[in-house]
Amino acid sequence: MKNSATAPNWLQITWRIVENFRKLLRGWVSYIRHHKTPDPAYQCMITLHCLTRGWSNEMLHTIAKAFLPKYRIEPKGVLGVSSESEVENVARGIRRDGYHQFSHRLPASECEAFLALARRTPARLLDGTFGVYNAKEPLSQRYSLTEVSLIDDPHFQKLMCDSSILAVAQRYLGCAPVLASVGMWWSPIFGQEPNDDAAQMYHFDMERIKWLKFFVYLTDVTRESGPHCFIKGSHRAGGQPKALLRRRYERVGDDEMAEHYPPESFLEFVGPRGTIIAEDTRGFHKGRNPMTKDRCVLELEFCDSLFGAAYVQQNILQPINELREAKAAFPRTYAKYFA
Ligand SMILES: O=C(O)CCC(=O)C(=O)O
Ligand SMILES: [Fe+2]
Repeated sequence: MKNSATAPNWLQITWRIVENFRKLLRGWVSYIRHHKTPDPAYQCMITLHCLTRGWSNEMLHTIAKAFLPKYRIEPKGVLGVSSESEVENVARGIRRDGYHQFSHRLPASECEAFLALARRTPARLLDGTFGVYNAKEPLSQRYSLTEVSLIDDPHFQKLMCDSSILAVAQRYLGCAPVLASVGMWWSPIFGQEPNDDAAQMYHFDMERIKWLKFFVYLTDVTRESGPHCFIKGSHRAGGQPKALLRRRYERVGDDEMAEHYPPESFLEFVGPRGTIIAEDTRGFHKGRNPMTKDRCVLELEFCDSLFGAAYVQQNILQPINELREAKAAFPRTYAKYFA
């Protein structure tokens, strides 16, 4: 009885996997031709992740990687890693645990420069309107600076071509890193409850095939002032329970997450401003809503390919010299930023 009840189910699942792969591969061919992913193909990528518990992305990444270049990158910069073996150690840790918190920090003067930018630039509020962050009277649980308002800033540009960041990204991805997005946002103290739209509940990201995010805290972060949280090891294929993946992109509450992972897997990254974390956000993560102090963070995301979610092509008109040189040496890395 049991067999006959489960057999159609397995058949159905296998059929769905095959169908989704077929549509995705067709979309991939279209992406290669037109540099634009058809949305149904992107949706198939998400569906496949949930059906195969992450194995689909592993497979797609292995195929893609075989055709992608790798650059010679001398690691030197803000992460404080200066040799290939140090870079490999970091990448190995991320492969195993999903993250690395660097002991090197962004200098205070740099944090100040980013904070000044975050304080003066109009940001998008959760209701879609724009406003400048106001510490005294915040109007939203999140103030997200737009990418276009960041990429002409020389400090941002310096990070975008920091060769220690590029080297770690390349080592983790196993191919030339493609800069997929840059961002910066405020999470002010705003009520008691976490906000789903402000990424304050557990979720996984799924915009690309494989990627790595770098978070830099620009304010001091304690347990009460909005730490970024991560479930250790949940980035690995097979590392996320079926019961949660069945819900696709839906956010997951803390209590429910606790039913699936042991307490020691729940990590909260705290540290003074300048703290840098690299993380594979395919694993479950969130930003805890701050209670005692507003948090400001910046982020750079690198991926293997821009196949996936729709993105806006940018065009940096006045790159600093380092970025100009990096673009010449690593053209694939900056494809999204120079039209
Ligand atoms: O604010 C945070 O720490 C979470 C951000 C997040 O979910 C993301 O950048 O993917
Ligand atoms: Fe996220």
